[in-house]
Amino acid sequence: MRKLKSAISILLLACSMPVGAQQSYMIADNVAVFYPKNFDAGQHLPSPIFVRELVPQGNLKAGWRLQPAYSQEGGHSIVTFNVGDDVDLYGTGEVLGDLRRNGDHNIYWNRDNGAYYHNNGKQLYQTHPWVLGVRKNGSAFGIIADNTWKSTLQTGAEIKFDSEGPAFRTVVIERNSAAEVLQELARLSGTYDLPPLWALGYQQCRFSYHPDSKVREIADRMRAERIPCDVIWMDIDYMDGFRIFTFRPDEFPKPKALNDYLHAKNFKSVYMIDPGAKADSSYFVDRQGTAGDYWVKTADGKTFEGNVWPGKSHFPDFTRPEVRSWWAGLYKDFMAQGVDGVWNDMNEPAVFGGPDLSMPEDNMHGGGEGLAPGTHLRYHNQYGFNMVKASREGILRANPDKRPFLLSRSNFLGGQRYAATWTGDNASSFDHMVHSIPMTLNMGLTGQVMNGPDIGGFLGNCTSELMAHWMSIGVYFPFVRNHSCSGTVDQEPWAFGSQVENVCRTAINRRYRLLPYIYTLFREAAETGMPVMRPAFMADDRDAALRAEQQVFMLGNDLLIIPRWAKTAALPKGDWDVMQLEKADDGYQAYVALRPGAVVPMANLYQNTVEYRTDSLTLMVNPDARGMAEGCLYEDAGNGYGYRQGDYAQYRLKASVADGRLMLSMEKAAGKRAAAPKTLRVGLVADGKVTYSPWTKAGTVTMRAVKDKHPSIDRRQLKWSNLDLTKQPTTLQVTGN
Ligand code: NBV
Repeated sequence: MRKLKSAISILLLACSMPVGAQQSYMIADNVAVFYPKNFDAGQHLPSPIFVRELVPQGNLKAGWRLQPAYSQEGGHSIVTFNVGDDVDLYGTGEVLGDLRRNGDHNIYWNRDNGAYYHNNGKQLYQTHPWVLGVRKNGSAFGIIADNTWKSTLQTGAEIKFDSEGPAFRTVVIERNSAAEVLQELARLSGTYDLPPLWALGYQQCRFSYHPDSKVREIADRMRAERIPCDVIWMDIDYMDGFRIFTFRPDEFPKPKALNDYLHAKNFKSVYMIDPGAKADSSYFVDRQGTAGDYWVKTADGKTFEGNVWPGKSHFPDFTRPEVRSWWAGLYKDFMAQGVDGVWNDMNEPAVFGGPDLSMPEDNMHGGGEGLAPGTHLRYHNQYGFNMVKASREGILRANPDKRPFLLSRSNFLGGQRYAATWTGDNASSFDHMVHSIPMTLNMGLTGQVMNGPDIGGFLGNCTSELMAHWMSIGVYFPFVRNHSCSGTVDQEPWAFGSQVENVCRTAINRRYRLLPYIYTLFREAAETGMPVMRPAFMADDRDAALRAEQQVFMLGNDLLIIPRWAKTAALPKGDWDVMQLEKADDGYQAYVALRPGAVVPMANLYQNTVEYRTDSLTLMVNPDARGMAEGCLYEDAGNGYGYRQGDYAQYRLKASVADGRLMLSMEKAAGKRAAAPKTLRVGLVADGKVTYSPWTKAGTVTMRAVKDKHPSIDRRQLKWSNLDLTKQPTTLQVTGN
């Protein structure tokens, strides 16, 4: 028996081999990279994550805190970091779960996962091998596993990345705060470029609006009902037999005319393009792809065929530069139909009936530009990433003077450089509405700032109550799109009767009025990587009570969004004051509180971003204890790249209270764009009320200040809705997949 035991322990030792880090360097101030002894660059580089290859700047700093332990176990490559118990963990990419990611896990194998049913939502559409840790004193670290191979992540006192591929390098960032770590992540892996202004408006989608008369009807109704809206989306049913880059002749015979119609009413159009091309020798995409030998191959070198919407299909091998270039070229004629934006779906890639709803792990990809040929096991998680890299290039080639808008279901860490994202096929349930907050927050804490859920939920039937609540918070997310699955009830704002329609209109109006502030946040995100939607703890890094708060969230640095159902929410300390934006309290609108010391610019109400102007602004002010407040406003043409040559204006907004008077000034701080004359008024926020100054044409506004400001948000004065989230029935029925 004893012999057997020692034999087992020898065997275990042989299976679990500590490997150790062979080399470690500093690559920036307080950023280190660690290479395992058996690192094989050909199996990992060039990395999709980093903007440029990492360059050693010197030896690892003496006393460096977080060091990886490398080992090999049963053919897996493992890295662990001992981060201890008193750290709050965030990020980790797209996963269903709480904001605090301690004690959780991710399965990094991108997957079509309707209603997040499979693996309890721990395996979704994207892979972001990244952990953000925040210590009790507010100092923070970030860990990147530079690995695309199939893997898992476990988070706890020990952080463990376990990969089915060869040993990989890791990068550790040490900083004084979570915000600083995110900014360093952005320096290394890039930011989400400034989108066209229209992409920040309200967007209406459905699987699918067809025929084209239905699209017109939806657009017309938006205008008739005076619900501000910028985009109507075309899901797969516009295609001819689901052939990508085609329009079905019976229902969309004149796509250019349809898009012209939408444009004339100040809408933009976004159309879906999936990766799978119908295997059909009479179809130009398939013919070209086959002639160029552009498809993913099976292990024995044949063209891989998988079933998706069009039936048997071929899949472009996006690891190959020549395939990306060909794919990019396909967008030229397509965009020439007046298409404004593109939606890449099913790019995990999803394959009906395939292993884990995808293609076999031993399928082969060709690589190129330094990327070695390799199996799908290596390139699967990068499939969507390489697809959007090619798509973005194509959209840009077609319209070089416009900012591309591209939405992708699948992606990889670093993919924020190419596409925005949404959280895939959620369900029309209160649970998924509530979880959309921590999901979107963690995506922002992973560098994916342009992100949001399908408002109202995709699978199952939305209810009036759910729509009213969801829209009332959804308008404060970075990406605001209402979307639902075929076969479910209608989900447009008017679909649930006039009461819900009014709730939706009020919420969307608020979004449009906040656009000057939101656009300024997107500019900040593009420059620094700071998320647009932020967790409440970022209001105060040292307040332990906020670390797990996932109902209340921040929009930028200055607004706190408090859903009506957030009964047990932790609120940041200080004189955050609720702005009463609309007179009527419909019982659904989120409370929007302004940070003490903040000035937030708001526009007048417009129905879309074509009409939108910032020549008259309301500046919401909440003076701090010293009577001071500050804010920022960024403006440019709203599209195009003139801003890169300085065609923008950035203003500093400053308020101060003295001798019972509030004085506010607006000064140009940067940019070559001439400071346009503006009509201004101040909205002084105090006691949950807003007192407005008269409109004035000057760059300086003065008004009588309210003296007795309420000390802080009084929770007793907030009226919570009586929604019992635990008891809400869900009409959703999902079967396992
Ligand atoms: O293209 C149809 C749908 C789309 O509406 C949805 O947003 C995607 O996530 N798509 C998935 C295909 C499968 C839907 C069941």
